[in-house]
Amino acid sequence: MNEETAKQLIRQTLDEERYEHSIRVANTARKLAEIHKAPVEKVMIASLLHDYAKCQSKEELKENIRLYHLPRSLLHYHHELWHGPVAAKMIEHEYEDDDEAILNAIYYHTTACAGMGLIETIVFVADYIEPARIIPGVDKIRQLAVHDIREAARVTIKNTIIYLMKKDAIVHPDSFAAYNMWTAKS
Ligand code: DGI
Ligand code: FE
Ligand code: FE
Repeated sequence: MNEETAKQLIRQTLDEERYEHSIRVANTARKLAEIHKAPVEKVMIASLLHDYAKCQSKEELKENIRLYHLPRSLLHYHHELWHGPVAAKMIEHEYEDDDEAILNAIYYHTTACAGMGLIETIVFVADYIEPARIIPGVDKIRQLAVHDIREAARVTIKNTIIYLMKKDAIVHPDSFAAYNMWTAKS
């Protein structure tokens, strides 16, 4: 897998809007990778592919969760969470990419999780702060991301958990685990 192949894959799979989002996430992630001295090529591949399964229907995603033996517990959480794990498995099996950081960055880009490394953290934050996002508090995170990527990730997951709890939505335990990890470290 390389950047060009990743771009071709999402051009074939995603609609125009989602494709443009993925390009913006990748451009944002490239800058963060350069600033924080992360491997740029890996960050680019992961961020280009992070929403690879986003345009699948709920039924297709459900079928792929079964097909790839993903945890059935995913089905107990919001279907918005399914596209990351499904994308990671499709990339791993269909395109034989076995880079663990790339696959984890794709898998956990929505929920985050404990033990995320720099590549995973950059993709997670870039998805939240790409220039077209209009979210309360996002400008503060854009600033934080430049000098303290972990604090940026911590505030990102904190905002998302608060947003979900205000709606009385259920929250995946991986999101709490990520919040706890980043809060304990900072
Ligand atoms: O795919 P994108 O729209 O680019 O971004 P995403 O994958 O982060 O979006 C998924 C949405 O899922 C996000 O806005 C919040 C929502 N969501 C639902 N349940 C949870 C959740 N997000 C987290 N972190 N944890 C949850 O349990
Ligand atoms: Fe996503
Ligand atoms: Fe995204």
